[in-house]
Amino acid sequence: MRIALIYPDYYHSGCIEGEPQGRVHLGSGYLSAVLAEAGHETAFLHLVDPAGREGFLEWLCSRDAGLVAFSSTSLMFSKVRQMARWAKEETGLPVVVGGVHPTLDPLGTLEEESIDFVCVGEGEAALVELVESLEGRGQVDEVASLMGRWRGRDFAVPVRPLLEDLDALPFPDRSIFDMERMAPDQLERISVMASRGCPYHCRYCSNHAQKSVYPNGGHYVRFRSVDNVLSEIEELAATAEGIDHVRFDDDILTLRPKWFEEFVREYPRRVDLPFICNSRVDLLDEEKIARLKEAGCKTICMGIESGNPWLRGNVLGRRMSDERILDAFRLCRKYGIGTVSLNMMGFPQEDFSMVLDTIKLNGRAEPGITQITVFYPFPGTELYHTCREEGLFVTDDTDTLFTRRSALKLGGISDNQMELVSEFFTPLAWLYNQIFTLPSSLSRPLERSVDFMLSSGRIPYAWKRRMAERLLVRLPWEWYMTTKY
Ligand code: B12
Ligand code: SF4
Repeated sequence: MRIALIYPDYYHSGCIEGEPQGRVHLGSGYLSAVLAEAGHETAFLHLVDPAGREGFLEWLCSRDAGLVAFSSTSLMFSKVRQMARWAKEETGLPVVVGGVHPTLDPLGTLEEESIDFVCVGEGEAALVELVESLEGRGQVDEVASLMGRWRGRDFAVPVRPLLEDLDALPFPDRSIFDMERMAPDQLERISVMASRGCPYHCRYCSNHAQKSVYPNGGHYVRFRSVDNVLSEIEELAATAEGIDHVRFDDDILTLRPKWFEEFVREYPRRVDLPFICNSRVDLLDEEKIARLKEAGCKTICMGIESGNPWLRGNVLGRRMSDERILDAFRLCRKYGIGTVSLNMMGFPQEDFSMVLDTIKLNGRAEPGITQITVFYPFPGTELYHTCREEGLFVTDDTDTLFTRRSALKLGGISDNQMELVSEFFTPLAWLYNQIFTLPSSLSRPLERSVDFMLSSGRIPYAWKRRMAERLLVRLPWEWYMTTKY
């Protein structure tokens, strides 16, 4: 059977101007690879722009597919729902949705009547079994990890255990990606995942919720063997052109000491490309950073998330001190590794002084690149339940993340403040950084003046914006953006 696999990969409802922004999605690559192994074909629709009804159906109807399969994160779901309706109305084909969103909210996903099935959790084996059952080689309503409606009856089959040996999977099928629709950085990198899962329990992150759906959730964190990972990279490096680095998409590459030791020893022996990875500040010490550098690491992305220790520990569930954060960034600088800091604002119980703490901690940490997004509570996470219980949602519109408006009723931060900080986060961090280098007799009053200008409700917003536009953007803060990631 041919499976129409659809992946919406754009950031908001409106078109993005300029260069295409597609990115390699390894989840789709893995699904396509196991389908091919089982003798099926995949027609892949990688949507890098919003789809119109006509164009979408033209694509679908010309593919002669027997199953329409969508992949969806929470932010994508409103788009998936719309396309599922179009597909059902026009073709009547069975529709399945998998990915993080249906995993965490299967019943909410199935409220959309044009969706016949959801796959809860990892989908390689479930999708192949679903296809075989639709071909008459099994019972659809007995496929483990599947929920939905079949022949007029609702069904829910318990989630199958996690695959413990990731080496048993084929390498992701990258032939499905059209490189002409990719963001420029994608053409220069090999994206790869050496592991699945993360053992931490940050209350805004989907990991703790994803782990809880499996009967063997104790095995949620799994690593491929170093040899298996490096073989994939070697194979890709030998064939692809124009590649100048490897990007590990793992939540935390540096998690397991024994695996890490073998990796940093073997990587430079077998791969002649620098790499970028994600880590946590409390999993990096000087020795590890030195070993990463020797192995070819050029950039590490780390979450600061909030610069307020109370909020970070109690609301976000990230118990790490400011000192630990500063140390990790300092050590990366010492060893010449670029850094990216990931931040959010707009959490329940956060007020504007805490947002200022985040800007200031970034100023002290001096990351090569800073990123900030407005917090959106994803279904299934602890913070989502807190927000629901406390009646904080003012909209279910997920695009708020990209419009820089919060989906929550926040007492302590106004929409204007959120917009200003989203737009000027990096120059503001730079400004505080410069202030902190001055003697304390000067830096204290200057810091308080900037705090006041940003926080005060007495200064009109239009005036603050003008100041930021005229002054901040003229300051030489671009040195900040020195990292490539
Ligand atoms: C790479 C990545 C990105 C890349 C995007 C690359 C791309 N083209 O998608 C970038 C950096 C751009 C990105 C951005 C963002 N990301 Co991101 N990202 C990831 C990451 C690290 C890897 C995705 C991946 O390939 N996973 C590996 C595969 C194997 O897993 P999978 O995709 O879940 O697929 C498996 C199953 O879900 C299932 N499945 C999936 N699809 C289907 C379809 C069918 C039919 C079936 C049967 C099964 C099935 O089977 C697959 C194989 O087992 C994940 C975290 C993670 N570890 O997964 C976060 C993750 C997806 N991102 C997340 C977030 C929050 C974001 C941002 C909002 C961050 C921000 N604040 O800006 C943005 C917005 C993205 C968006 N448009 O929605 C969250 C999503 C949470 C949620 N509930 O939706 C995740 C889960 C991180 C987390 N732990 O919370 N991201
Ligand atoms: S450390 Fe990162 S990936 Fe792990 S639970 Fe926390 S936010 Fe999620």
